[in-house]
Amino acid sequence: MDSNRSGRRRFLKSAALAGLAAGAEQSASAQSAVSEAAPKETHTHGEPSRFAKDGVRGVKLSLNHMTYYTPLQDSAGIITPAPFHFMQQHSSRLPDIDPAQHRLTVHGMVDRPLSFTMEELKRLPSVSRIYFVECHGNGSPMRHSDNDPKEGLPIQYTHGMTSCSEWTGVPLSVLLKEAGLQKEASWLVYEGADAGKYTYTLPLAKAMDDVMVAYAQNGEPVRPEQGYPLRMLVPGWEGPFNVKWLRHIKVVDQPYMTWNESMNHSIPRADLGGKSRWYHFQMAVKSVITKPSAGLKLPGPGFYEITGLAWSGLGAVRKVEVSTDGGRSWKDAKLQTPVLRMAHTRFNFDWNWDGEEAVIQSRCTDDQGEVQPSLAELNKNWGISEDSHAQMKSRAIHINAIQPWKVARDGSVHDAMFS
Ligand SMILES: Nc1nc2c(c(=O)[nH]1)N[C@H]1C(S)=C(S)[C@@H](COP(=O)(O)O)O[C@H]1N2
Ligand SMILES: [Mo]
Repeated sequence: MDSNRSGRRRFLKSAALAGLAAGAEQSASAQSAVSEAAPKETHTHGEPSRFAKDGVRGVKLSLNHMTYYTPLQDSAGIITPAPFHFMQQHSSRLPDIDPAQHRLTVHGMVDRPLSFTMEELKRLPSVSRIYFVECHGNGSPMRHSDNDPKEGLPIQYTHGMTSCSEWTGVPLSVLLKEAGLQKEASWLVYEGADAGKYTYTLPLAKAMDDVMVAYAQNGEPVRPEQGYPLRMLVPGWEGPFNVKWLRHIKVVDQPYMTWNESMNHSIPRADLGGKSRWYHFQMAVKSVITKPSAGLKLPGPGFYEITGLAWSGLGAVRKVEVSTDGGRSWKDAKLQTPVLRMAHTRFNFDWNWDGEEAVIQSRCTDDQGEVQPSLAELNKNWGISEDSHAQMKSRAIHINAIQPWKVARDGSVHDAMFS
């Protein structure tokens, strides 16, 4: 134990000091630049420091397919601040809902159809839980060629369609019990208040388990982009189940194959002879090194903490391993607490970069024993041709493959998933 500790101290001294000392000089000159800059006269309470350039806030979104990706390269810990939560919307305008006018109705195969105002919902027993939301298209091969350099670094496009928040709301089971479920009830079909009436279907068993209707996100009202004033939160399952601007829940006895389920979110699969699978539920075990990641540049050899996120829609993260030699050897990363079911988990790994080309990657195992596959393993499991991925045009969904980042000798970091 003792010898380990002093060994580690030596390692930090010998390996890191050269690089870190150079860094100290740089920050000393940066500090004098700061004191010369004109001080700001006003500051809006809650606004980040004018020196905090992390992420990209206030991105202008096109009104006909609104998307925004979480700047994972700057993420710290496991909570995504609301302005950095990714955003997926299929209809053409961000709803502008007055909560005083908003109603949630629960009807269909129930004994007592109900209609709640937001005030009424907030009087009911509530829970606060930390869960990730991930679009099932996150990480699709298409995303690896979609980078828009104006808006951020590649990892935003490859992996930034997942975010993690503390959600507060009412368990859906409370509402359904209040309405009284009829015997034949087995599914829900539920609708948002956006122009396209975005609608999805959910098996009743999940609805009665851990689903909630959420009105708060990280201690404040859910943001408009995330469904203000109310959204469905379906832990661990594909993003599309989490219907935003939620206003109707109908209890039914069969899946409805809604437009988004059958037309928009069903991807033809080679292993099914070109047919699509319609209902896939949980997001599988996944992890990614967020830093260093593509688009960043290491200033020189020396000590770096490798850091990243891991998660599983099936349960909790049990282990994350990191390889810095292209997958030849793996070592356990440190998991940062808390490690929560169906939430992002932060992992860290000490690395001394020797200045040679290196490929770094992470591999997650969850508490169900599921292990994150390599791209080759995933292709094999799903019967996807290497070629279609190599062309990076594939819209394949549920891509949870291990993500390799290549560090070149000049310190620049590159996406090595398809090369
Ligand atoms: N009403 C409504 N809910 C919706 C959508 C939508 O277009 N309209 N998009 C879905 C999709 S595809 C995803 S991935 C998640 C994303 O949630 P977020 O935008 O809060 O990150 O919302 C889902 N809920
Ligand atoms: Mo999505």
